[in-house]
Amino acid sequence: MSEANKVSRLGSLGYDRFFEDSRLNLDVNIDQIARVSAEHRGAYEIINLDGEFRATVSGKFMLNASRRNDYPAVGDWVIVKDSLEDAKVIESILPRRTFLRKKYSGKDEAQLIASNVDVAFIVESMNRDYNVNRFERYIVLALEGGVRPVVILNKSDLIADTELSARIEQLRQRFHDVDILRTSVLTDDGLSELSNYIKNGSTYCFLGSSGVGKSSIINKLINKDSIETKEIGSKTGRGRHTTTAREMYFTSEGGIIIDNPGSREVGIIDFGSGSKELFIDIEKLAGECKFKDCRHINEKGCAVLAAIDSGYIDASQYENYLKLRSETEHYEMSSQERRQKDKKFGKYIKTAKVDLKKYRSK
Ligand SMILES: Nc1nc2c(ncn2[C@@H]2O[C@H](COP(=O)(O)OP(=O)(O)OP(=O)(O)O)[C@@H](O)[C@H]2O)c(=O)[nH]1
Ligand SMILES: [Mg+2]
Ligand SMILES: [Zn+2]
Repeated sequence: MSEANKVSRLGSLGYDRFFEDSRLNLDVNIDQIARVSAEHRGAYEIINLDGEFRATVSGKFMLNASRRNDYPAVGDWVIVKDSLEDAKVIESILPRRTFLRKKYSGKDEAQLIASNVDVAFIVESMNRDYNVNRFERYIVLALEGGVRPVVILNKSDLIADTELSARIEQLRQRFHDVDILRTSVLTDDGLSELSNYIKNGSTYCFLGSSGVGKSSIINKLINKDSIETKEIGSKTGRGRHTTTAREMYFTSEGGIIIDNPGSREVGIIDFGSGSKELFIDIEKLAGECKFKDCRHINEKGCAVLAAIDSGYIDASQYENYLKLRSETEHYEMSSQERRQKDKKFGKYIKTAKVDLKKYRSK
């Protein structure tokens, strides 16, 4: 097979011009390129035109890696060399085009959920408490990594149609440019609309709490029951995760899907330029504040606060905006700074809320 032929066939695994340019720059043989398809605590599975292989990172790789982020994640394109018959060694990672990343408070390390993802499906189940702010966190997480977010309201069979419509309407108002889908794996509601999103050679990652139905939906998309799913009812014990590793699946349309164990928390997200798309109303108004460095908390002549007062901006979205912003700023401080400010941090959020109340009751 010619090199050009191989490059084009790797397209079915998500390879594109972006990665090919890196490879050519590094002058690496096309046969050394593979994609990470699964991760099991430091051991990887990788896939290329010859099939699937086990892989570990090389000693040199470990020496050069200083943070967890430097290690391969599912979705990464890597440069490998042969070791044993069916195993390979990962020497380095090609630059990531997009990523899904979260952080935890109290830890310095960010965790890479997956990389080189085109669309993040953010799944919530309709039979449990429903939290718009959680959606907002996941949406920001996706936008920050350059990934397009799409919201899925699953288990539509467990809620009255009128209530579901009201929820969808509420989300549409809050997230103008984010698509919102409804699905049920029981009644097949919305599954064909969902399939329409899946394009040949594009990569999709499912995000959301444990038990919302991520693996069940993927099983429908790949037309198999290859992923284990389980009821998290009283018998099996609450909060037990069914999916334990990140893994990649392929649909008959040629879509590449990454399943992901549900986490209890979204974690702390980056809140930078990507999220400005989501909070576009607030960001636009910020330009009209009296002070250039206005923090929109209690400043005179703040256009954002005025807009909340007049009802143009939703107060709960504003509170979430402040919360996400201060979390990120807190996270970005050095750990020493953080230790000093840790106590003040809790107060900061509280003060912001109190100030808002003060302002609004004026
Ligand atoms: N009624 C109903 N149940 C569903 C639906 N989708 C999934 N379930 C059930 O919800 C339970 C959890 O589904 P999973 O697919 O394992 O959930 P998950 O999000 O992959 O969970 P983790 O792997 O733990 O993160 C299973 O018992 C499914 O049968 C749905 O649309 N309607
Ligand atoms: Mg699962
Ligand atoms: Zn302002």
